[in-house]
Amino acid sequence: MTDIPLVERLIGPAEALKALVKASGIVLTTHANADGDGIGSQVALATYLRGRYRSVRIVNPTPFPDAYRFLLHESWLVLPATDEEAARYCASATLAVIVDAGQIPRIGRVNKLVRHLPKLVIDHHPPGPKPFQGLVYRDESVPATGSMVLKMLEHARLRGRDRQIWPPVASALYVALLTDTGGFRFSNVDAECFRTAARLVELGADPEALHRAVYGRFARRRYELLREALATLQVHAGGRIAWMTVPKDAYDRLGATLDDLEGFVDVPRTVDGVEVAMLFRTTADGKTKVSLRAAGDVDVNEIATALGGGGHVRAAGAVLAGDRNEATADVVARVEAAVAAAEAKKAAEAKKAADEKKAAAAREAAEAEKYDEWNAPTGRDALHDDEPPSTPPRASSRSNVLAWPIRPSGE
Ligand SMILES: [Mn+2]
Repeated sequence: MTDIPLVERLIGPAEALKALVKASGIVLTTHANADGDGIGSQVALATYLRGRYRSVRIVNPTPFPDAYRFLLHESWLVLPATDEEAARYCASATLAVIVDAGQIPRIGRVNKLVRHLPKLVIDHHPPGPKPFQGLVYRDESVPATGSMVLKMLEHARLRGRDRQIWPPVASALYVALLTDTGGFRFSNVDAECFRTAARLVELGADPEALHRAVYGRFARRRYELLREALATLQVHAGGRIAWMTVPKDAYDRLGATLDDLEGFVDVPRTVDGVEVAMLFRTTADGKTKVSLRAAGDVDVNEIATALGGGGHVRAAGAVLAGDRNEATADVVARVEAAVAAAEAKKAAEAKKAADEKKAAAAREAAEAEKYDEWNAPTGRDALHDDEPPSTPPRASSRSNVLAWPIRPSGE
């Protein structure tokens, strides 16, 4: 794999697929606390590569989420990063493929396992300060990395004997798209997203079954935890900011997992009028994790990046050290400032637009006045040039009527 550069080289789906099939041992990884997009994308790639008789394993920085195990038909494809076997496999592999992440810190402990390997990054996040070097297939316009994986595999022209490969691949990619769009609800959903979904359905994904598998099998403890989290709901800044906290004692007492928090941030996010929503929780190592969601004009990626995290314009997150209450107050203050700044920007834009409109109206009035001396009865349409006509336009009979109304006699 000497053709994989040590600097970032941007490539498209066809070249990404080529790099993949040329490798003889492939390590697939994604960001810590993998979501449906990371898992769906890597399961799809693993299934495809397995079908092509390639050696492939999934090695993630955090355990493979139970919620997405239904996508995985061969569980031996996953090696826990803490296992000796993962280290052995990575040592003899020839390519590391990072999906749904573009920043080195995002893959945590897997870094030291794949440091020596050439990299292929498949990601839809904006480039950040600590990017991987190597081949980078990046497309920020798509809602999910899964959309990009489909574009790659469409170049493989799977057909005929690949009939067994497609349904599990399509299902995994459908889950990637489903989860990264919040069930086809977020602002990243566009016509192209539905075309991708339609294609995946044609290839064997079952929307009803996959939706039920992802959103219809919550543990009872999730609702018990939600009940306690709901008690912490706060709405501030004139209703433009809302947040909720996952109580650590309840989380521990109920034996909750991160999967149980799926959709919690939707509670503050869906309060009428809220522009920025936050969900706070305590991490395993006692830090504070904040998830940020924007519904208005605020760029939450900017806020998260300033806090050492990152994400997208409308969905981002960060982990904060220090006291929980101080961390919460700090984030809330930053969000309040950002909401106020967005508000001020909007007001300034509105004022500018109003001023421009006023100036245009004044110009128009001045123009009209200028032509008034010609007593142009057909109006400004006849006088669209700056240069006044050499003779006044002839009055139409209609304007004569208006100029000399015929009054009823005797008045
Ligand atoms: Mn994603």
